[in-house]
Order: sequence, then structure tokens, then C-alpha cells
Amino acid sequence: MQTTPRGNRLHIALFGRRNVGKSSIINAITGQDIALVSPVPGTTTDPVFKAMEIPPLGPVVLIDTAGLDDEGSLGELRVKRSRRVLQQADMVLLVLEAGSALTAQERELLELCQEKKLPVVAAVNKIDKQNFLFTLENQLKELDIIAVPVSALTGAGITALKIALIRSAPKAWDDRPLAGDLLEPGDTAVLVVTIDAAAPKGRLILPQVQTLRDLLDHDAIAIVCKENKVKEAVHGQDVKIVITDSQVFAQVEAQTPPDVLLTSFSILFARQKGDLLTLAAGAQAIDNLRPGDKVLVAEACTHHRVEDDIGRVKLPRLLQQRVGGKLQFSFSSGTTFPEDLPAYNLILHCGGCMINRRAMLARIAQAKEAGVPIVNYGVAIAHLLGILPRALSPFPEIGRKLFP
Ligand SMILES: Nc1nc2c(ncn2[C@@H]2O[C@H](COP(=O)(O)OP(=O)(O)OP(=O)(O)O)[C@@H](O)[C@H]2O)c(=O)[nH]1
Ligand code: SF4
Ligand SMILES: [Mg+2]
Repeated sequence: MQTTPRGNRLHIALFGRRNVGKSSIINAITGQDIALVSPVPGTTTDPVFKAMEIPPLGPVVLIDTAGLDDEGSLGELRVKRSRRVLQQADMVLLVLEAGSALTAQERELLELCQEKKLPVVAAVNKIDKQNFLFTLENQLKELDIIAVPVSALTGAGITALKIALIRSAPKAWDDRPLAGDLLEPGDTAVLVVTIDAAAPKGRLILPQVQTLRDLLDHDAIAIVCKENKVKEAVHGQDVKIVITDSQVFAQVEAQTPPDVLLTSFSILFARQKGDLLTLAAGAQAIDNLRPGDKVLVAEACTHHRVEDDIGRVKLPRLLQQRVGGKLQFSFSSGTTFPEDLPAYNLILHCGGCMINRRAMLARIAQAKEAGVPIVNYGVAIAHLLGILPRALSPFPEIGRKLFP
């Protein structure tokens, strides 16, 4: 499977009057010039579907549409086609122009969205030339719609817009598969579980059980073995993927044929919870750290800390070994995320098991806005062990971007 199938992508449909900047906002969100922009109203005529990976939203399809106020018989036809897009949308981004008020067409669209229970976020664009938002903001507030002031021209508010999209995305979007989407029904996965002194007595740990369950939910076949039996587990079977504990990755890799996908449980969880592309890019930034640099270790809860705590002790030690000198560590925990992010050279975040995906993605967005690389514990460990490129083999889109 080379790319995320469309069905697993969040479909965001952009609507708005002609010339309000729908296409420009697509370009601003993606950071690329992919949608045709011009001062001539009616530039976008037919719905345009763009499938892409937008950190930190993940794999999405953005749907650019023709203006809702298009006129004439051809215009009416275009409006109809635009509206039809609603059937394929998971959520709607209504683009408005600062200084205006809601029109009948926009209200009609919002009513339709309400009927279909589609989440709506409104972007009030062109605040660089007109920042009178009062009327629109009040109208949208009455309708219980989040309004984000933006300028596609200057980029102002675009991160806030991404965060609003993440927060408003439909509930089902949070329920992402762990591994099941990497296999077709009937495909086989080998799960490698270490049973050492640290393993709990008489049971498997939660990430292993969750992965197993996810594979079964997707009608895949799962073989479970220890790290010394991978060769036998793979032999003679048509195995699609091997999933292993990070600590025995090298040993497992040596027994896994190159044409079989290989990854670790922590990479799967980083993907499910966060935005793997940004986190993997953040891991690369570890190599740029120099002695004296500032690292923020952020944990999403105030869990009980153990003696060789991964965030407080183990990872700081490993990082300093890699850098060859002392780093300045700051620690944050719980629901607050520090304001002074630009002061750091790297953010090392926990797996975030106590917060939902939206909250994790919002933190990743804040880090990106501050221009600070962010990596989580699992991905950082994979990088420090030198296994990241191979562990990303099931996600060629990400591998291609990071290791072209
Ligand atoms: N000043 C300013 N101009 C903007 C902004 N966003 C878009 N524009 C300009 O507005 C015009 C229309 O932008 P488009 O992105 O093509 O608008 P659209 O909504 O896709 O228009 P149609 O496809 O014609 O419906 C272009 O000249 C853009 O450069 C903004 O934030 N500020
Ligand atoms: S990974 Fe989970 S338990 Fe650990 S600090 Fe983060 S939220 Fe808390
Ligand atoms: Mg357009």
C-alpha cells in the first residue's frame, strides 16, 4: 500500500463566495502553490480534490470549490456541483471575507451542514486589509461556529486555523487504526514480544494487546513470537509486516527478509496519536543539537516517576551521550504547555497516552508555529537506535519525504 487510501483521509471541503480566498487558503495551509489563485472572481470552476499530508493534520483531502455566488446558467450549474461536494465531506471550512456579513447562500449552506451534522469551521480571510470582524463574529457565534481570523496573504492565523480544524474534526477521525490499515484482510503480521525481567508476570502489555486487537478487527492473521523465533515465524509464510519492541529491533531486523515491512510498536502509536511525519522530522533534528542547547521535555500528565524514568533520566542521558556534552533540560507536565516554545532547540514529548489525538496534534502545531522541532519518546528512541528509516518502511510517503 503506497499511500493512505482516500477513505482514511479527512475530507475538508472549502466553500465561500467567489474571490474570498478559498484557493489561497488551501495554498497557505499546505505551504505549497497547488491551487489556482487570481483576482478574477470565478477562477475555480469545478471541485478540485487534493490529497495530501498536512502536518500536523495528517493525510487529508482538501476540496476546493467554485464560489457559492456564481451567476448565470453556467454559474448555477457550478454552484450545484459545489454543493454536491457536501456528500463527500467530513467537515467544512467556510471561507468569508473580513468586513462582510453572512449572505443567504452562506446561511443556507450552514443549515445544510447542520442537517448533515457536518462540523464547520469559518476562516475570516483578508484581515491584512480589513480587520472589522464584529458583524461576522457575532453572526457566527449565534450559530455556534468557530471563527478564525486569517490572512492567506501574510500567513497570519493559519496555525490557529489548523488547530481549529483538528479540534473540530469529527469524532471518528480520532479512532485511527494502529496497524490494521497496513494489511488487507487475510494478510499476516508477526508481532515480536520480548519476555524479559521488565515484562509483567503472566500477561502482555497494553500496546501489544491493542495492536493484536486492531489486527483482528481488520481480519488480519497475527502470529506472536519472541525475538529469537522470528525466522521460524516468517519462514514459509507470506508475512506482510513484522512489528517488534524497539529494544530488540536489530535482532529482529536481521531475521526479517528485506521485502517484509518492519516497524516497532512505538512507531505505530506515534502515528496513531500524533503526526508521524513531523515527529520523524523532529528526530532528525536531534543530530543538530549542540552542547548547551535547550531541550523541553513535555509530559501530558503528572504520572508517578520511577527511578530510571524515561523522560527525566533515560532519554536525557541518551541525548547527552549523542551530543557529547551537557544539554539544558526544562520539564513541563500536565495539561499546560509552555508559552516560551521558541526558546528551545528541541521538544521531546511523551507518548501522550492521557490526552487525545487532537490535543497532541494541537501541541505539535504549536511547536511548528514556534519553529521548534518536536519528537516523541518512541520516535526519538528509534532514531537514537539507528532504526528509524527501516521502521518507517510501512509508510513510504513519510520515508520519501525524509530520506529522498
Ligand atoms: N489582501 C489579501 N488578498 C487575498 C488574501 N487571500 C486571497 N487574496 C486575493 O484574493 C483574490 C482571490 O483569491 P482566490 O484564492 O483565487 O479566491 P477564491 O475564493 O479561490 O476565488 P474563486 O476561485 O474565484 O471563487 C486573489 O487576488 C488573492 O491574491 C488575503 O488574505 N489578503
Ligand atoms: S505517556 Fe502517558 S503516562 Fe506517560 S507522561 Fe505521557 S500522558 Fe503521562
Ligand atoms: Mg478559487
